[in-house]
Amino acid sequence: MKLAIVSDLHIGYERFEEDAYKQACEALIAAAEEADAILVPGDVFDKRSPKPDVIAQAINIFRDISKKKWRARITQFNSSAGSKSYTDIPVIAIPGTHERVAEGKDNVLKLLALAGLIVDASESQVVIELDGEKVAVFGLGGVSEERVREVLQRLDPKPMDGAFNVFMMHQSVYELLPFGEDIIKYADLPKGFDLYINGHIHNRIEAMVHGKKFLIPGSTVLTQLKDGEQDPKGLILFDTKKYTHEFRPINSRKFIVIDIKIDDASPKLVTKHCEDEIEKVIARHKDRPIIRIKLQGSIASGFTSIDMPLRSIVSKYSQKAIVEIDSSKLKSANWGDGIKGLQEGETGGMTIKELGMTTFVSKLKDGKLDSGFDARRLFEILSSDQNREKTLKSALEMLEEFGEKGSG
Ligand SMILES: [Mn+2]
Repeated sequence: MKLAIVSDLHIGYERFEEDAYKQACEALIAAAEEADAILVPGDVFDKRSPKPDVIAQAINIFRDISKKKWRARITQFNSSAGSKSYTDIPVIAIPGTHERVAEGKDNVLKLLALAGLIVDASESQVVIELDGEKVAVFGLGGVSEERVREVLQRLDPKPMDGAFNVFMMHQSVYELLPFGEDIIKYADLPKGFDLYINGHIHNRIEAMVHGKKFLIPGSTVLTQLKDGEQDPKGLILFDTKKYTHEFRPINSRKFIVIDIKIDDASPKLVTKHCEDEIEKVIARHKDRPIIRIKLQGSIASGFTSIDMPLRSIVSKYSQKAIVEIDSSKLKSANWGDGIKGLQEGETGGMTIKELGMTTFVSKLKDGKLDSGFDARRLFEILSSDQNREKTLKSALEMLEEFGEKGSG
């Protein structure tokens, strides 16, 4: 039997809602065309309570693929959660972390199951049959990390004799995300299954667990913008008879991370480096890629990170790319040198107070507060020796006075 594994569709993801919908459509349609059954290990939706038009998007997609002449059919459904299946069409899903609700409540994925568009395999074993071949899928819906061991112990998932057995979950795995004691390890997964599939992690992973394949297709849409998400998006097609799998890419928005190291960075230099790199990317990718630039290095003396024209670079290319610039690793020029300079009187002949005033006045001008506003007087008030309350009172009085003049 050919199984398509499609995960983390995040339908309704606000930042890229159109991408989420288009890419979910493409992945699920390709899955329906190329496989006998579809397995979705969680996060069909991006939110536990999606808006009606987002639920409508999902219904549209799953209704369309349910119309295919499916030859494989669901012939058994054994649930420890007391749930039922409402269709024999082999489109099987589990809820992920994004759909999780309080115990005993119905999650949004359950609505698709109640409508007969998918089968919710949470805590259940679903058997698919085609030409005498049986595939049994055991589903573990996304469980919080603290509870996962206890739930696995209680359910004690067992493979079915005479079937190809798949274990499907939506969890972190310690070997991939070592962020806590609770996170399960490969060794904690139940033994005896022929294939392990997982969602939750948004980049593609292919590993071995208990001597069998462990596959994560990754999400169909970019959400986390981590470096690992630069790989192409798509689905995995798995052949149970040959025990082979292949990755089937979909058209998805490109995501490119660029590291730029600049020493002695001035606003001009930062602009040049960023723009050169952006130009190179948009020459290759015409469909508005996401470009994340990570700046590293030191800022030229006389400037601070606030002086870097990041926003104007982002907006200059907004039609051609979605640019994000991370300047947190761009450090101000050596403070020691600066202080040494001040000690040696390198302030262009100005006193420290005068230097502070000049900076203050020029910043206010940048903030368009120059017309008629006496910035020097405000600086005098703020730097006076009065106590804090008096200083604030005088400053506010001055600003109010200016406000009345301005609005009059
Ligand atoms: Mn996800």
